[in-house]
Amino acid sequence: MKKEILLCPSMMLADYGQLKKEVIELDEAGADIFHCDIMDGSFVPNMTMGIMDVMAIRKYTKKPIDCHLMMENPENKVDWFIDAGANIIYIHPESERYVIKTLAHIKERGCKAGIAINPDTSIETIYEVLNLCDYVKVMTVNPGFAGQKFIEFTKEKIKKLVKLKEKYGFKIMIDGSCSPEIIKELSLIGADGFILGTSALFGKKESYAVLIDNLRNM
Ligand code: S6P
Ligand code: MG
Repeated sequence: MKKEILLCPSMMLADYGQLKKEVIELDEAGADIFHCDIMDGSFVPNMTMGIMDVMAIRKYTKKPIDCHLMMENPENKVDWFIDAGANIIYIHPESERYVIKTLAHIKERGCKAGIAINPDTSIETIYEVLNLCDYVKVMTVNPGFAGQKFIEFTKEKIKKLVKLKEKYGFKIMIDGSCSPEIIKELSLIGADGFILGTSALFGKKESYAVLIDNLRNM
């Protein structure tokens, strides 16, 4: 493959009994961005990581941390995660009334701004905010859980975004069921980064270093 891709471990799948070891191992294995899934039990039917987890990860890596906010009205809460050490904040347009205002605030705070879109959210609904986005993250599963099946029709949306990314200057990230095969296929189409969960990184026999190396050399 030999294309530069961003590989981002989904930290909700790490072993929290030894989080320090996990972070250091992933860092040394070459992870690019530490992906933190923040859920409120309302926007999505689950709760996973929180502010304390982001702070703990921040202690053991200097690499970027992203917070994927799967919550209602993130507007007033983005500062909590920026203060905890996040470098990139993703919000969902489906959960935020004033999307532009919140994205602008994230950037004013010196962070990169990302928009994450559910499988059933069209690109047309986010055209107006693309100027403000450093990252556009396509959910290829319904958000809330790891280990789900890849939703095939999201590939059409990814292809449409590839045509827009140069003009607007954003990177395309893929979140949900990113297996080695999917990573290879979508990176060839033009996706820039992938969230690594159970499909490619966690719960495998090989070490993180071997798995990440393999993904870079497919
Ligand atoms: C899902 C969440 C994701 C998952 C990740 C899991 O709501 O946003 O970041 O943690 O996609 O990956 P996998 O390979 O288990 O589907
Ligand atoms: Mg996520």
